[in-house]
Amino acid sequence: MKPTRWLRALLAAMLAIGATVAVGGLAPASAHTWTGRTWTVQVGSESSNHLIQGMNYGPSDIWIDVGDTVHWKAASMEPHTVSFIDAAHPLGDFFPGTPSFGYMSTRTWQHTISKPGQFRNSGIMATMPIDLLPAPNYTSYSLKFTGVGTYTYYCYVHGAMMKGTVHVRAAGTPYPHSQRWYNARATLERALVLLDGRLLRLKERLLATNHHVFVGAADDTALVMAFTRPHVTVHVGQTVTFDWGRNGFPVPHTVTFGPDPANPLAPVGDPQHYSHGTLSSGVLIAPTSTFKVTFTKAGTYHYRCLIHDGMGMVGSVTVVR
Ligand SMILES: [Cu+2]
Repeated sequence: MKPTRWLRALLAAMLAIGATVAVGGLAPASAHTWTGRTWTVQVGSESSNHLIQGMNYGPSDIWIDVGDTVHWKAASMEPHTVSFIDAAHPLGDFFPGTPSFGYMSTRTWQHTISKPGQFRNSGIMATMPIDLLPAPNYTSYSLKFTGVGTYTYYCYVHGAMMKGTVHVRAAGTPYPHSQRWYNARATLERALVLLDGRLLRLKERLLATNHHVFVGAADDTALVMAFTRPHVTVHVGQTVTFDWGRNGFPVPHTVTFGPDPANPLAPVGDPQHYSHGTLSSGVLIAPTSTFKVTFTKAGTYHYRCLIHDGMGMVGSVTVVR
């Protein structure tokens, strides 16, 4: 009799667990038919010192059901957008003053999207406002997906390199992954991007000298917001070449000595004879750009990138006799 009672107790326990699992499994599904679920995706990624910036959505792919909402959260100082583009609003130059900058930096008013190909745009997303961008700055963006389909989106700032996909399936389709799984995935993707950025910087370090400083570095996943080598020593009369050449695509930076120039975009001062005051390259974006500065007086000269100094993009040149 004893084993039977034990068996019965076990059976009861198993049924109780089974019922809990069934209820647990059904509860989110039925709740979801009424209200829809909200999923979170990170926009961008960065190292804790902001020096390495990632061009990725975390995670890049997410599977949801019709009626669900995706909530994008800014996760970096570097600006990004969440942009479901159409033929009238293509990827292009993201630069203040260009015709495309208007639609790229403006948030669309709709809160839902019903099929792939509809234009929706978050506007500029970053954890902090960006002084040089004449547009509002957002820290989050939400869209409810009301139709089945594969929705691809891009970042207007970084173009086709930065892509995400929302896979929307019929209401009630079981979810393949939990939010916790997506968070773990985003953490892994961030780690890979940061590793890539660190390797970029390491390679740059091997090429830099006291007379040749690199202005940032970039490939198709990571941006290095730093001068390499940031602190150099030269003799009076010698020249330091600041080189944008390690950026695989156009990234805007400046090399700026002395007080802030009135117009950060324009070059100021004479780089062939520098000893004091404001000297600035202006915003240079082409990967082939260089800025050569000849120092005529001993001293220590601090410089910065006017766009990315907040991310730690600063350096100095010590000039000795
Ligand atoms: Cu910069």
